[in-house]
Amino acid sequence: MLIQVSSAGNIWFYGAKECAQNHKCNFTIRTSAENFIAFQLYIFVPEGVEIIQVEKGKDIREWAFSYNVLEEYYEINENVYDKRLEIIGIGKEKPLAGTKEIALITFKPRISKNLTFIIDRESTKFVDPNEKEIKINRFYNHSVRVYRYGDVNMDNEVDVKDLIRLERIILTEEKQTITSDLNDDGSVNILDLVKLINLLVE
Ligand SMILES: [Ca+2]
Ligand SMILES: [Ca+2]
Repeated sequence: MLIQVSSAGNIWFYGAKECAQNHKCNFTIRTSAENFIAFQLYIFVPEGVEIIQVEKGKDIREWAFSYNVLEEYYEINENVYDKRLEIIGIGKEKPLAGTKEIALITFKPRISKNLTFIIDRESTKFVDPNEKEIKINRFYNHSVRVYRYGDVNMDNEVDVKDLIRLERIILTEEKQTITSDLNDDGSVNILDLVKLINLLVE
């Protein structure tokens, strides 16, 4: 008898592509694996990233769920990874299929550069109700461009131009940039301006 290997689905990140240094940013992990009832997922976390929180994705609210930040060192494509994020989910009822959101990850970058998160395809496993592994066809990486703290106009320098831009954002209707909220309290106002002035006179 021919044993069919179930093979289907992709796994990818969705969310923040740009982020300000010292801001909380997040993305979700989505999968289109067919007929899965459990998973273990590993993500290589680039150096300079602090994992703040990992929550259940909205499609697995009833599942058992846990995560761990493993301190491990890897060099991948000339980038340094100093952590691996382990996420485990186990379903209680029917298996899932179609595009599902399985985890919400909140992180804070401490350095300004292009950061790439990579799914560890060797350790990541999806399992069907018969305890068979589901083969994932594709794993997509995710890069986030991180801008410097205080770099309001996002030109990679922190200088008087940022002060002028931030004043305009606060005093006129000029559109906020992702780096405008220096103290990361959700609004752009005089407190952010004071932070920027202090940063510039340092
Ligand atoms: Ca700037
Ligand atoms: Ca603020």
